[in-house]
Parts: sequence; C-alpha cells; structure tokens
Amino acid sequence: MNRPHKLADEAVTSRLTALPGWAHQDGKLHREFRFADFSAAFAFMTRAAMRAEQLDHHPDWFNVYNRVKVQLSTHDAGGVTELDFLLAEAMNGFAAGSANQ
Ligand code: HBI
Repeated sequence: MNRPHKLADEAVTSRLTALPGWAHQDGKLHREFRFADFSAAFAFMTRAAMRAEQLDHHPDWFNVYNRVKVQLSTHDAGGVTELDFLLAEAMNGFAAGSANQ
C-alpha cells in the first residue's frame, strides 16, 4: 500500500466512534487490552504482529503479564493515518472474546 497521508484531528475523532476502546492523544491512537493471563496476551500479540508485518505497519506496545498497551501512529506521516485504523480494527478483532477492557 502507498503510504497514506496524515488524517486531520476531526477525521480521527469521527472515525473513533466506530472503534471501541481506542482514544486519540498526542497524535496517536491508544488502547490498553487486558487478557486472562500472559498466554492469552501473547497469543494476541502474535496475531497482531503477523498482521503488522502484512501491512508493513508496526505498533508501539508494552506488555506486562496480561496487559498490552498499544500506541499506533504512522511515523513516516507524523500522525494517525488509515493504516493505524486498519491495524487497530484488526487488533479489536483479535481481542474480541478474550480481552477485558
Ligand atoms: N510502522 N507505525 C509505523 N509507522 C511507520 O511509519 C512505519 C512502520 N513500519 C514500517 C515502516 N514505516 C517502513 O515502511 C519505513 O520505515 C521504511
């Protein structure tokens, strides 16, 4: 995919209404996922990593035991782009059923 352009703040806010759990702060999309245990958290991260590789678009994330804090931005564009929404939507799908907010 060609590198998409940075979305305006208003566009990000509007898109977020269809993306449960995520917030827009400091030019990034943020969400914290909680799972039953480390194994469930790491299984989620593995699936997300595969999707990230397919998209050539990678999360900033931080894992402690059953928690995965994720920040998404497009470094090349200096903000949030369509790619961040694609990965965030995929992550919500991978977490569905196994993550507690
Ligand atoms: N991941 N989040 C994020 N942002 C980028 O700009 C980015 C990336 N992964 C790979 C990537 N850019 C490469 O396309 C370039 O750095 C070459």
